[in-house]
Amino acid sequence: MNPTNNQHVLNWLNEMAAMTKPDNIVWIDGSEEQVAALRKEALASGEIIQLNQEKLPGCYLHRTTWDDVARVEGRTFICTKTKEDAGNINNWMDPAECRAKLTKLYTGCMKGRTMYVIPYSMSIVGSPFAKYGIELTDSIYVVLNMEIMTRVGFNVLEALGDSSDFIKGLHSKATLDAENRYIVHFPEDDTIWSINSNYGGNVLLGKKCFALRIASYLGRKEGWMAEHMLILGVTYPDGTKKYVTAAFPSACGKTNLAMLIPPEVFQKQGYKIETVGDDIAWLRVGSDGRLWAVNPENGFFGVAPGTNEKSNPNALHTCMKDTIFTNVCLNTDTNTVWWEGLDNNPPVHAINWKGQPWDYHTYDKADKVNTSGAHPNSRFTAKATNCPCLSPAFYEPNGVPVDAIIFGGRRARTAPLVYQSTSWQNGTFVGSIMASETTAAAAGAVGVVRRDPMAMRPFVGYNMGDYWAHWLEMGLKIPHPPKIFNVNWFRTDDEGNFIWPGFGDNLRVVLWILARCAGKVDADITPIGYLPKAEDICIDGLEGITLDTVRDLLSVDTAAWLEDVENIKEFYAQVGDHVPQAMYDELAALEARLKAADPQLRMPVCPAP
Ligand code: OXD
Ligand code: MN
Repeated sequence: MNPTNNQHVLNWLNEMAAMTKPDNIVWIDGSEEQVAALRKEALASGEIIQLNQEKLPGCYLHRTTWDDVARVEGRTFICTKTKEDAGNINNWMDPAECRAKLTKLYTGCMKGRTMYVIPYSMSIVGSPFAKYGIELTDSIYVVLNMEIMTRVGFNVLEALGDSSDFIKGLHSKATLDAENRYIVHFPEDDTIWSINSNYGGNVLLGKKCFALRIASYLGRKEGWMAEHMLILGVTYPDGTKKYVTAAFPSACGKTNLAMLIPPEVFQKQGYKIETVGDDIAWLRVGSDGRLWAVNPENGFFGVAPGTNEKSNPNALHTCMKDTIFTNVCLNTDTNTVWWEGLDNNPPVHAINWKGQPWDYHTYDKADKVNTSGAHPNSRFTAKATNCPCLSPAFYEPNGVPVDAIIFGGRRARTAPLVYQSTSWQNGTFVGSIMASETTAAAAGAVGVVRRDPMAMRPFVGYNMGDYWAHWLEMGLKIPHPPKIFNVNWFRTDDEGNFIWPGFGDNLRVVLWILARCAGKVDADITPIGYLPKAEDICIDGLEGITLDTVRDLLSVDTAAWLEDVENIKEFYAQVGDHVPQAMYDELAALEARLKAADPQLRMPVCPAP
């Protein structure tokens, strides 16, 4: 019997079942008994492997096929009626054409299989932020992951009632054919179709597909924002709590910042860090005129390699129970997991992410994918509730008020350790020019710059220029907007070594940011925005970093910035004619200020905020 009478749900389900032709249809009720039964089935079929239940209680390992290990941006489409609405940065397909093409692939693809119907909520069910979705899938792995990453259960159907306001997600592993892999979004029709993949980012439809691509589209329509941001809480020694959100491109340490451990000097004073979210923030204007944020997810889908006791002990402890590991290395002596960067003791007897016997001596840094024990993009899917530093505010239906928005990227030279924008509009510009660069092997050499505005390049569900316009419009709707900053933990010296220690010490920068928000600290005005006075970044207890090092980290090389301006012009041209005029005005003003500045010095030429 169906657990709902909602005709919108049932009609759609019938239509999808008629196309995919599953043998059975099973509703997922969110109960532990049902999850346990599905786990048993997945164990029996080899879809998951049970790990050492004493050392890793409730933990399992899954391996995807070797060519299905990451999000596939090239095969991800935004299917709006017009190409212009999807913009130049997204792949676009005509919706009717796309449906016809994929219908052929979906037809009969679930024959001999079960279709699972997963009702889920992004954010707390019934809360002002909540949005509901139903994912249909033929993968138990997806069901088990969705159970961790979202709020699954029949209470979602109750909250939905008779409404048609839910996101319709269809996923099938089909044949896992990479040539026919598609992740497509129909934002005008609240629909997501994913086929021929079983890798998390492509198939856990609540995450990138719904909570970012579809939600960003809905946010524009409804006056809120869906952003690729962590949410971090700082508790001061006097008990005051402040919250910041931060957007960084992949591989810039978002989960690490979200879960940072304060340096000892700060711990002793009583500072505490709490995690509200590590990947996605939904933001709305509160009745107090401030911007409020929730993490719509219920778990973490974190990158395993590089996670260790130093880089992120909280993440490590989070995934020591109730976790699904994907594509990590299996230690066959202990039946536990291992990955590059966990410790210096690779297992002597091991099975690599491809499921083959692995000898760690064969590891070659130049060919990580083929020689590593764990795939470089191997993951843990872990419950937020198991995170030792999870904020009580994670459970707040109204979210947390945001004091600061932080953008950042990986820049060897150009961006200083931190700077503050001069207004919401200028901050939107700072977000629009966000970039990361790869460093070439040669010492100090600077690699390729990839523009990743607001870290949303792969995740905006409509035209990037319109997305910036939405940011500008939101600025007009927030009476007390957060201040906007940019950070760069990745400056290098002439030998290519990182200068700033990063990790827990990033709190020193966050505290300057919050001091700025509270109006407690002065700053220097420069062509790019407000920079800290070096002595205002606390370096107590920090070995190897002097006031001069901080000065160096804060220096602005105007020639390098002028080069960047040219690169930004090219990028804006690529985004096309939806780029708001205000962004061009900001760019022209930046260029003029840089040209007027003494190349060596910071010049007080920024407009007053
Ligand atoms: C992620 C990503 O998996 O940003 O979070 O790629
Ligand atoms: Mn992400």
